[in-house]
Amino acid sequence: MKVGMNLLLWTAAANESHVPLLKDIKSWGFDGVELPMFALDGSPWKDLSKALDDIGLGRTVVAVLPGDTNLIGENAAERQAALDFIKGCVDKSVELGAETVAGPIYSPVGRLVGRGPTDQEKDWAVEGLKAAAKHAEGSGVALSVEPLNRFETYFLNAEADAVELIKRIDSKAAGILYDTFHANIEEKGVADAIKTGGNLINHVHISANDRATPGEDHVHWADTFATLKSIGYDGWLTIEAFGAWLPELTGATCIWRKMAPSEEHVARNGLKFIKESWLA
Ligand code: LER
Ligand code: MN
Repeated sequence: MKVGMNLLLWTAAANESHVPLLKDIKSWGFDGVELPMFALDGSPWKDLSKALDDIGLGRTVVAVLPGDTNLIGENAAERQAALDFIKGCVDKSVELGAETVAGPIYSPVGRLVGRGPTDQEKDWAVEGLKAAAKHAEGSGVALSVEPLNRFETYFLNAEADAVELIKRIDSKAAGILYDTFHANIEEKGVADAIKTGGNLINHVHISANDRATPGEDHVHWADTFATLKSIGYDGWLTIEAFGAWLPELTGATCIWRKMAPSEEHVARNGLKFIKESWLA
């Protein structure tokens, strides 16, 4: 098990100016960081790769689709643009030395259409993600598809539906991102949800029910950690927290007030909580 810290608490586009922060994150005891990839040229990936190697931090990527792309859209050009973007994320992740491109890589975050998913949209998701996974195979980068809560997407909300989707993609380079915040809203029980995902879960976001400090909230953490251990999960446990100050995501996260004393508090207390809980 490795513990990561998502940089979305500070920025949607990391660059050289964040090197002091990366050094702090290392000194706090994290094994790695998760870098936002909201645009393919959003960050100097090669330079960051070198800086992270020097500091000694592993990395994963969280990607969200740009608003003018959509893997499940009616318009073929939008679907192609989404596929090109995901393939580009894989290529940039190779440059960055990241293991995983994780996130809701089927439609833009916050896209709601007043109905649930159609069979045609599911077919488009399978077609697009199959092509993206084929591109990722052999690159050392895995895709990790994230169900989101109903207020951020209509397409994929539940672990059981994610399992159905990933089974149809049928690639070792594609799995499920289990995010404790979304599961807390959507699932009837976290243990059952994690068991349902089983060995298809290839990434985990440790996210408090208020998106602030894990452990200072009411997610069912004991069940979460015990079940992850029981299914043999041994990958990243990445803290995903948001503040009111990230304009790129406020539309989806809807956080309008200060949720924690500081970013450092979220990171350090969250890490301590994860380590203690995993050892318990
Ligand atoms: C991204 O990992 C996520 O959890 C989304 O809810 C961001 O809005
Ligand atoms: Mn997440």
